[in-house]
Amino acid sequence: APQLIIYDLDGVITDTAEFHFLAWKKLAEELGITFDRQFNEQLKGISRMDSLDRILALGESAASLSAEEKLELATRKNGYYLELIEEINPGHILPGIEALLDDNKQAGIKIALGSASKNAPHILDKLELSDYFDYIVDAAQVTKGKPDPETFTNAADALGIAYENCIGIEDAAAGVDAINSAGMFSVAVGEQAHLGHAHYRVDHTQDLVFQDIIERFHN
Ligand code: B16
Ligand code: MG
Repeated sequence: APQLIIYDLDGVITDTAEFHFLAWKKLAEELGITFDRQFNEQLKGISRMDSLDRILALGESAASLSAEEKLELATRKNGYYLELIEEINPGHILPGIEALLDDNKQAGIKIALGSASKNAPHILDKLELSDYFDYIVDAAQVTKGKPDPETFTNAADALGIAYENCIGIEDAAAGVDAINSAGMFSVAVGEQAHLGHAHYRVDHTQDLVFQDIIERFHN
């Protein structure tokens, strides 16, 4: 049996992608850069500064910006994002996730959060889920974001658990890459077209059933 399950936040526990999109869009408009929802797919699971770089690359001003100017832009986006997520409450937990966390806890298997978001602890508090978690990866401490395995290995290391005894749950292709290269068992939620490289995949969060995941582990 696994000893640790590491959950992604955005797209697995709650859907903050729309709020990230609206906040980036507002910033991009101020810079005269246009981008759409389809481009936003590429930003899922990608860190704040890496997301900014990808957006700036759509415009012409990217090369001329200093590190300070980029930090100011990223901070401005986060301000817009924080305003938008004010309204998040337990009603925003994705279907099936609270039952999954309950079953996970009852089975005595440790629970960690492996999110690229520096706002993750704040969002878990708003969802009233913080008590489930034995460890929350601090995105500020992670030097290489997904698809690098660091986000996931960081959680296992902190709890002293071998990677082969861990499961990671993700909605983003970069996240599944990170779990696989950590040597963990990857569970994905979403489309086969993006997530075919996961060890086990379901279409929707309500299909993330604890017993099914345990049965597939290393099979
Ligand atoms: P923040 P996850 C990721 O969350 C989001 O998918 C991604 O769009 C965002 O840029 C990143 O967190 C950083 O978020 O600006 O709040 O630090 O999927 O890794 O839970
Ligand atoms: Mg995600």
